[in-house]
Amino acid sequence: MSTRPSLEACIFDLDGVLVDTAKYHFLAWRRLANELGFDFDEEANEKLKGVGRMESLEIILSWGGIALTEEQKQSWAERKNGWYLELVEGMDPSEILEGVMDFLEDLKKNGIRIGIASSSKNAATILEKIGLSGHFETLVDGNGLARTKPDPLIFLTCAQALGVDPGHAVVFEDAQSGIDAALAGGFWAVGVGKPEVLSDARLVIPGFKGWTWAKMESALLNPS
Ligand code: B16
Ligand code: MG
Repeated sequence: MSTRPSLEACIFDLDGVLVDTAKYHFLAWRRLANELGFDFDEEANEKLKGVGRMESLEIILSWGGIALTEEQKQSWAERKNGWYLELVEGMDPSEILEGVMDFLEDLKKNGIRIGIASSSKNAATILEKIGLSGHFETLVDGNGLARTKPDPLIFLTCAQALGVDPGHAVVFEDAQSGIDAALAGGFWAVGVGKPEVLSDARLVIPGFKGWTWAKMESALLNPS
């Protein structure tokens, strides 16, 4: 009997993995910081990826050394979301990252279950804009979730909805907080981005171009 683990599902982060909304989140948060009188760069922005809206705001305020009341925080978070929604307003299917559609099709052909786990409360809106609503068996987003990444809850909820154990599911993430969450939940973790900013993932890929499920499964199960 083979002891080879079987991989049955793929769970995708949205922002920065299927579509490059990470750049729009950065622009909107940077505008907020600038309006509060300070600035931050893309390197610092890595710490915000995958992190929920209010947690992100807390991190940014700490960088600026700014204390706000709860009411003021809510108001700034709403302003940031308004700017973000303006930035994503014109998005269409052409913004789906290269190789994503072919990879998703290949997963379906191979009977692999697919879900989305995004910290964003705007995930359904983005999926609609890029024409991917209905492509996934389940969507778990930041609405109504008690804890976001790096807590594993979001991935565990998604895996449960798919009916798959974490040890048989692969998580694709562009954020260190997401890799940490996946590993804490017992998932296989694939980083999408640069190896120098993503630690501990089983594999880091620059994007999905050229990847088939057979190639991915082999790279995960037989690392060189
Ligand atoms: P929202 P993901 C995350 O989405 C983003 O990476 C992160 O930058 C953002 O702060 C978070 O969603 C919340 O987004 O303000 O739209 O609810 O990467 O988990 O798909
Ligand atoms: Mg992301």
